Amino acid sequence: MNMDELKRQAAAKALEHVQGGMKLGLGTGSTAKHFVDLLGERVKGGLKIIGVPTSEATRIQAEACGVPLTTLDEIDHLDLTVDGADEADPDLNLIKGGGGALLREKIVAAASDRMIVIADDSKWVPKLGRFPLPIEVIPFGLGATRRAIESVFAQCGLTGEMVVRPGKDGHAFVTDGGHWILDAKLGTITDAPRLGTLLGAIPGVVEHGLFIGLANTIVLAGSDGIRVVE
Ligand code: ABF
Repeated sequence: MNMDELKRQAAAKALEHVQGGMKLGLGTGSTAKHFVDLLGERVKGGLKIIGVPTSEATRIQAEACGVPLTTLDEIDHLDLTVDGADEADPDLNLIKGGGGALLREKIVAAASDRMIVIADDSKWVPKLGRFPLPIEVIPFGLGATRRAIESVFAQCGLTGEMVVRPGKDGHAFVTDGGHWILDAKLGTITDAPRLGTLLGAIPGVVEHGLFIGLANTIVLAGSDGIRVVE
């Protein structure tokens, strides 16, 4: 079975948790895209839900699928967010942001009563850190921000190369919020909650891709079937 089919299976499993009347956070990435497609089919069949997209890409896709949308200004909470991840560990902590949407993804996840993560089982790791950690930063004062981040890495016993994520035409990739992303190759992160807290306290860091304590359920699709971790 190919990877895309596994992603679709994970998305279909998460869809079983959607009920009429729900306010849903809609994730970003190729796995979440399947979820939005499948949700669109259910909406066409009469399911009444409303969604908040985590990126412009998801907003455009959801609109094209006929999924009604709102914003976190218009509603006070979400019942459920379904989103992908770059890595997930047995504590249900995540690395996200490979798709560049981590800031809106975290705002939406934090506003949500529940978060289901959907992924193929290649994303499952004993400890986070194999995937480079995305850190969304303000371009102003980047040198100072980088040094502060490196100092936090040292405090956490981590070393690693950190690069500005490239975008098109040799320029930096620009997020939906107008920021840049640093990708840090760290290797095993022994204390992800501590690293997340320290990174979050750096002034030039807008957000980072460590999602600690936000996911409730991870749906992993593999060639031997679907595994649900809670
Ligand atoms: C988003 O999309 C992320 O935060 C993560 O970076 C990425 C996962 O993408 P995919 O589902 O395409 O592997 O959910």
